[in-house]
Amino acid sequence: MVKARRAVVQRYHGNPILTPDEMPILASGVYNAGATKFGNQYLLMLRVETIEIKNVFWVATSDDGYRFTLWDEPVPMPDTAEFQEYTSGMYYDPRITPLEGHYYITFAAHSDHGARVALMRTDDFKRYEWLGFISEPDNRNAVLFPEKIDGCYVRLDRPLQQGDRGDIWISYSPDLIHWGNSRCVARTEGGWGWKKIGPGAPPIKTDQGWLEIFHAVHVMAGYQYVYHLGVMLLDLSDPSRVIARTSAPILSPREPYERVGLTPNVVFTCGAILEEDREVKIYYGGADTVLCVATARLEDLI
Ligand code: BMA
Repeated sequence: MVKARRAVVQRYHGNPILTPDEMPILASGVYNAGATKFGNQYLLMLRVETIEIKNVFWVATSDDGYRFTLWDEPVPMPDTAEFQEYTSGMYYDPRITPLEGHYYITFAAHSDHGARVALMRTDDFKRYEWLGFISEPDNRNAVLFPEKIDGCYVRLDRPLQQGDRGDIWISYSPDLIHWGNSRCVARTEGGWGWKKIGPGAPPIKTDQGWLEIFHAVHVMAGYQYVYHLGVMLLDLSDPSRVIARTSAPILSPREPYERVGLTPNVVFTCGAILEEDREVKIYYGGADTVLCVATARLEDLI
C-alpha cells in the first residue's frame, strides 16, 4: 500500500485547458492529444469528436503550455480509398514523435475491420505525408521511440487479446513500415491494471532509462472501465527490459471533469513534454470529453 503523501503528479488548477465549447466546429469532445515542442512553442494535436461522432485532428499551439490557440482548419487526412476503407471516419489518439528531423504521428484507424495503427509524417503540421497502416487489427495504441536503438526503429504498442485484454509489446523496424521481432514487455497486473495496459506518451529518454507513461484499466461492477495512468522505466539499450514499474497509479479519475463525460472515469494520455528544468507536462483527456494537463518532477516519476 502507498502511504498518503504529496502526489507525484499535480493537476493544473485551470483544468480543463480545452473543452468542446472552444472548438470552431460543433464538437462533443476534445481530448487525448499528441504533444511536442515545435520551434519555441508547445504544440498539441487534438482528438476532436464531432457531434456526428466522427473524428478530426486539430492542431493548437501555445507559448506557455497551458493557454492554447486553435488553428483555423483541421489536419488534412489522406483521401484514398484504402484510408476510407480502414477508417470509416473514425481515427483517433494521435501521438507525435520527433525523429530524425521530422515529426511522426501514429494514430488509431478504426473501421468494421477493427482498429489498426496508422502513420503520417510532417515537418510543419500543415502538410502531411501518409506512410500507411503499420499493424493489423486489433491494435490501436502505438508510440515510436524518438531515436533508433541498435540500428532499428522501435515502438511500443498494445495488441488486443481475447476477452478485451491487452499488454504492452515492443516491435522493431528497419524503415518504420515493416515491423517484427515482437515480444511482450509488460503484462497486466494488480487491482488497477488487470484488464489492459498500453503505451500512453511516446517514451522520454532519461539518464536512468526510457520513461514510459502508460494507461491501465480495471473494471468496476462488471462493466465500468476505469482508466488510470502509471509509469515504467525501460532499459536504455534494451527497452524490452522493464527496470521499474509503479505499483500504484500516478493519476486516477477523481475530479468531476475526469469522472463525468462521454466515457466516465477516464484519464488517458497520448503525450508528455519534458522541460529543461526537468518538469514533465502530461497532457491527458478527461472522461473522453476535455483536455487537461498535469505536471510532475522527472526525478519523482523515475
Ligand atoms: C481507449 C481508447 C481511448 C479512450 C479510452 C477510454 O481504448 O479508445 O481513445 O480514451 O479507450 O474510453
